[in-house]
Amino acid sequence: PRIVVLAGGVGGSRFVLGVRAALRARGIDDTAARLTVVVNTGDDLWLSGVRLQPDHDSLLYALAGVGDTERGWGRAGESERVSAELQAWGSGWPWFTLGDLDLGTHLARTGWLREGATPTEVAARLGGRWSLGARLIPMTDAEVDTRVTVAADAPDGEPGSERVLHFQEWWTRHRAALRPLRFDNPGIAEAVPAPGVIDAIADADVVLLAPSNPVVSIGPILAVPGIRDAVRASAAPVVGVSPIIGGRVVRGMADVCLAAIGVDTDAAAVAAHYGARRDPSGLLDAWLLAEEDADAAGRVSGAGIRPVVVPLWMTDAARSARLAEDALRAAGLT
Ligand code: GDP
Ligand code: FO1
Ligand code: CA
Repeated sequence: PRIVVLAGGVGGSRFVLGVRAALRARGIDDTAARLTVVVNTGDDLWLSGVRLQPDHDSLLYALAGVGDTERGWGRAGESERVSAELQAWGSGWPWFTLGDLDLGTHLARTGWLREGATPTEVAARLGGRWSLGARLIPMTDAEVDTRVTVAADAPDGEPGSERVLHFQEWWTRHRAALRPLRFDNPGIAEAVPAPGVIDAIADADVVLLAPSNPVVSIGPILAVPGIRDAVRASAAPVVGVSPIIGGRVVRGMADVCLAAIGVDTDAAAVAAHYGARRDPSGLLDAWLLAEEDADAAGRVSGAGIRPVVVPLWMTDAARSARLAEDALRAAGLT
């Protein structure tokens, strides 16, 4: 089967590793020809003159087996000598660390971009270093970095005024503690999907929504004009995996993001946010939700989405693979 996964970083990489393992367990060796990941680029940024693509790099490093599996981003065995120099120079952000090995990736990427390569071409070159067993495509080649608008009633702000931060400043520096009023991706209305994205979705036998942050990981992907419609138009079943377990977001601060768009931190509410395929702009045929949230299954089916209750914890490779296998089965791929 041909599989497309829409994914962000930490939850995305654990899930994509599971899909690759599930395909291998089915005796499929050429997983790279079967598995396409459409990657969120909303987290991307320029810092100290280099282009960072955090969600892409989390996926790249995880698939290559060189990632820091505990943090979910950056390289294993990382050192930070260059970062200390950058801080001494006052370059970049003191609260945002670029590891030495990771910087190699950013320098290679930035060099190729400056030579005229597109982000899609750069992703293919970076991925070519290892046998990833998957193809990573950015959602778009346009720069549409996520901005977070927060209320600026801090001491220096006018009451009622607003402040706009890059997503990484809000997420990493403030740990999502400043209440977000809204998220934007400037320029996204004029952006087009990266080459290959629409074709991959159209040719897929299943489209999977990874258990990624629905607002700042899956949200930007679906906001690229054409992607949501392509998913809806695909002949393939669309299966989503809940990022909520037992009414909580795990590993992250997605609850703050959900609150900002008026969605409860609840497995059925997130399914309803993606919507049922039978509805005008909905996406989902089926929704995998946790055993801990089995009581939400009735509300999922009430929304017109088929609930599938399975274990959702991706605490090791075997559990991730089993979850991915459950998602393939929910899509009717036996
Ligand atoms: P980020 O880009 O690094 O924030 O990562 P993603 O957006 O891809 O995924 C973050 C989301 O993954 C979090 O909001 C979690 O709710 C979800 N998540 C993390 N670990 C697990 C897990 O073991 N199972 C499930 N179902 N979701 C998880
Ligand atoms: N997250 C942090 O909490 N602190 C950091 O210093 C940091 C550096 C960093 C560098 C490169 C990269 O690709 C990711 C990095 N992250 C860091 C993770 C990142 O900020 C976010 O967790 C993701 O963008 C959310 O998906
Ligand atoms: Ca992300």
